[in-house]
Amino acid sequence: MIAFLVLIGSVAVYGQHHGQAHNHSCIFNNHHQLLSSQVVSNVIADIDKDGDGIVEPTEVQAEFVARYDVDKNGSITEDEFVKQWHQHYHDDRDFVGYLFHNFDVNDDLSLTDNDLVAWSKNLDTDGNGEISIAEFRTYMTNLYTNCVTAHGN
Ligand SMILES: [Ca+2]
Ligand SMILES: [Ca+2]
Ligand SMILES: [Ca+2]
Ligand SMILES: [Ca+2]
Repeated sequence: MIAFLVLIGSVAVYGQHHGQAHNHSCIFNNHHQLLSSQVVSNVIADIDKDGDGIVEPTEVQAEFVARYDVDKNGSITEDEFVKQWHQHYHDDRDFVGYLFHNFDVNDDLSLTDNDLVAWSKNLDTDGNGEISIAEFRTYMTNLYTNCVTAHGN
């Protein structure tokens, strides 16, 4: 019950457009002064390990599960995600919190395979069953520069 109330509380705070939800900001800020396009390129290089120009769900899974699920329990919490992403890409933690909520498609405050399935469908904008680097870059660039709200719609 207490956990449930805490969950409702945090969702309510995040939902306030002008509230003091100080741990989420869609304003890009990088502690190493990288441009958003440089960070997006770094993310792509990390995910498309075989360099074939296609972002496969298995590649996303390998990258995210290996690096972000620190306690290896099969889901990635906001704490795990923010800490790892910040260390690796040097984006401001508040901005990473905003990324996390966009990646958390079903809003249960953890990243799992369920999110990955929904997320893959959203990104495949030409519907050919694959996520190209161009599709992935468009999605990430939107997140990084256009301040899109949770889930990009
Ligand atoms: Ca690939
Ligand atoms: Ca975990
Ligand atoms: Ca989720
Ligand atoms: Ca596609």
